[in-house]
Amino acid sequence: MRRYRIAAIPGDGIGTEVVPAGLRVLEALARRAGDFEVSATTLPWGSDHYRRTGKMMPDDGLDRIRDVDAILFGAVGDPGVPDDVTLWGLRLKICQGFDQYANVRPTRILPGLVSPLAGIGPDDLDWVIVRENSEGEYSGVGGRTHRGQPGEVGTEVAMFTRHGVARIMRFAFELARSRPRKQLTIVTKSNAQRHGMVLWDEVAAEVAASYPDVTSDRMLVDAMTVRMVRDPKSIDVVVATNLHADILSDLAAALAGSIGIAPTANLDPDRRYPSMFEPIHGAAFDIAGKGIANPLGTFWSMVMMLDHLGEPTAAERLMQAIEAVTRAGDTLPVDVGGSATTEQVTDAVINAIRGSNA
Ligand code: GGG
Repeated sequence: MRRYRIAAIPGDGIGTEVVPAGLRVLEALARRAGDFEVSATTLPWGSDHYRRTGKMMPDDGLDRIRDVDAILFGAVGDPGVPDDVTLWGLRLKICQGFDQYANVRPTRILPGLVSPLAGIGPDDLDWVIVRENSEGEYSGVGGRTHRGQPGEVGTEVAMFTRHGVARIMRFAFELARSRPRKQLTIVTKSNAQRHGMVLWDEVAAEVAASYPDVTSDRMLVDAMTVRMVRDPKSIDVVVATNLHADILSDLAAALAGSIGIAPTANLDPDRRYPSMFEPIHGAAFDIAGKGIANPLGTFWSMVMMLDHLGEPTAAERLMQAIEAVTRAGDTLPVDVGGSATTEQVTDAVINAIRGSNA
């Protein structure tokens, strides 16, 4: 029997609703498979922890989860705590502390769901956005001086390293190579940002030379938003900086039907540390506590987690169960036009897992 230790960190807002739903689904998958077990430990880290202790997670938090097989994460964000405190105190602490440098964000229009783009269906939009997840605009370099004075200054330095750019480019080219179309778009802004982004372009071109079988093109981030809306079929894999990819992947999720569906894997491809899987949506405190959060983004993230753990059958079974529920259309969450609660959607996915022949 294979055994996996999972650290579950629901975090804030609807994270506390979708992560428990995810653990129910994980348990159902393990029972259905019969040849692996999951032992999940839920850690109450987040904004309530911050209010109690002044920290989003304990000082030894990373050490406590260093040896798990994977992390299932919910969301951070709270109306009563500054956003930079919640993000840097928990999510980024884990991503950067465990050098999860590749953030992978697949986007597809699931069967039964509708894109806001006229005439665009499931066959027309199948992308993977690779977000550089360790540096760039999120390097944390900068500062504030002369606080409260008329001459107050704030700087935010986007830091790009040859090492950091080369490894994310290699990851993105390998991913593109593994897909049928073998196509990669490198997003940049090197017309305006003439130092770090020019290094980004140069290293991308060097790495591209090792992948003659992958067709690559380069696109300014502003033009990329237009292409995503006007010509979605032309896109396969996209690689972009930490900030650019964060924005592009929200747009991608909206074009595929809802941000509630979209998954993420924060990977340490070198497997020195545990990787972390989470829906791309945030805490959504406008709907928190109402029981209507869409759990499908969490479930799809768990598909990525199961693939990472080396359980492709369970991963495929879960993806098929998610698609069976969206295709049937009678138990859809509110954000994609249905009226089902988080619990009802979760029950429907579990029923599909139990009944699956996959
Ligand atoms: N589950 C993703 C999440 O909680 N995101 C919160 C957030 O503010 N993210 C900003 C970012 O990652 O750049």
